[in-house]
Amino acid sequence: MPVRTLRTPHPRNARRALGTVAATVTAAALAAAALLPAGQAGAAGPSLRTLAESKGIYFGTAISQFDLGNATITGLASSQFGMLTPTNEMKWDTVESSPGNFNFGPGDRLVSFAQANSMKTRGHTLVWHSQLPSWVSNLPNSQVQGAMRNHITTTATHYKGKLYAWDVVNEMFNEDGSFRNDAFYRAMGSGFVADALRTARAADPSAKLYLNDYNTEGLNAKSDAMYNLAKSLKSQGVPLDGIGFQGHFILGQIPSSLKANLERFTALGLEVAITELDVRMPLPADGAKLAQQGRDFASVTNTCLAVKGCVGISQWAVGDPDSWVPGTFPGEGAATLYDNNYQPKPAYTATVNALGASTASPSPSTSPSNSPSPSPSPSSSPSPTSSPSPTGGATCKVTGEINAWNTGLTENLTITNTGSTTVNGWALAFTLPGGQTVTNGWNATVSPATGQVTARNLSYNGTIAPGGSVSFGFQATHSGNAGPAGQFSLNGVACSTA
Ligand code: 9MR
Repeated sequence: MPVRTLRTPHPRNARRALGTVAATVTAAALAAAALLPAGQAGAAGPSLRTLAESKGIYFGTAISQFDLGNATITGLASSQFGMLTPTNEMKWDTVESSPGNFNFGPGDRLVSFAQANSMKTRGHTLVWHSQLPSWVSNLPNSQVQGAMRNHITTTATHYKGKLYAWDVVNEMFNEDGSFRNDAFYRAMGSGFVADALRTARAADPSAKLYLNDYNTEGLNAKSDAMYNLAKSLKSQGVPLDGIGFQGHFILGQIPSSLKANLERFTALGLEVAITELDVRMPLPADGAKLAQQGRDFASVTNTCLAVKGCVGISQWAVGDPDSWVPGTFPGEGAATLYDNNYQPKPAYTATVNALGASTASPSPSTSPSNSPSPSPSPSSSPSPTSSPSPTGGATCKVTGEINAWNTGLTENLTITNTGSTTVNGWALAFTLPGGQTVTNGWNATVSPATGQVTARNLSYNGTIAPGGSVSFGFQATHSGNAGPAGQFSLNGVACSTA
């Protein structure tokens, strides 16, 4: 009956493997995974939020009031993410669209959702040149400070005690490091920043107060300006607790100076966070781009874990369909951890692995805690990254054998570590041809059952020495296409198949 038999697995291995799989991932569980609604399939292992929290950081997301009506988005948001940033609902144009008329309904709904799901909330944002009603930008200079103070006081008082942090001022710099010539700067000069921070602290003493900007992630003129401002504010005793780095990245362009840059801010006694992470790529996405995106997400995650005082990472959206990127950068997108069907992408696998999901011996407490202390120690000595994942270059080769019959197949895959570093814990992401559904596996957990699949090591085979190999396999049904799996990436790094 088999149409192709290249090699038969050693029977002893097969028996041991099947016994282990029965305890780890049953056919019933795999079938159930296949029936989960889109978006739930990625929740099979420990969630992003759980893994992040075990490392002492948070992993968050941004959702809007409209997303609350989408069960897939809310399901993923509450299960995978531990921090919620309202996408638009706490911005000035929503909260105070006309002078003195405050509308907190949309923001309140998001805070309630976060509280109901034990998520923290980042307030975003009190003072920003954009989504600013024209009544503010048209005020005479002499009235801007009063309007700003009233807006901050009323809004921060409303949410008093409910927020982890406020982005008090957002995007105040031009790319060359000069102040943006917005209504606040025109009326008050650069002193508006200190004034806004003091006003926010008076209204809500428990929220961490942040300045937040984009293109400040690496060492450059704009981040120099943020650094100089932060240093000056701290030396004056202005209440400033943290700096947000938005992290709207381009594929393959995570700044190499990210860690050094974050560390110069933590050396000021500030905490830091990646507040709006996404990694956009030219569409359509393909295996190579998605593997690169995995390396990029892993790199950012590893960097945050390695910087004491980096308290967390938030992605800007839950999945590609609710990302701002395609609407702003025509022809680009696929910027988040979840694809158009809310299935986890290689970047998801790379991120959970960076957070330690597949370490062979689960000992997350051995990593440094990035507890959100207001006084992180400004250490310049290199911190060990806690991830076992390879982070650069192709380090793996995958070969396979298929035995197929009219409605089913078994496929055995061998992963070879072609790099020079031992792999401690592995997740092999790959794509199954359409119509194939995994019914059981051996020597690995395999989930979800269709499409973009991830095989993860079991307790006894998580280590692959340089030059070493591990083998695992699975059985699947098919509807005519008994072709091999493809597009392999190991811990977020694309593998060769030659
Ligand atoms: O995602 C937000 C989008 O829905 C709004 O239309 C847009 C308006 O400026 O703001 C987006 O969020 C931005 C965030 O508030 C600040 N950093 C950049 C984000 C993406 O534009």
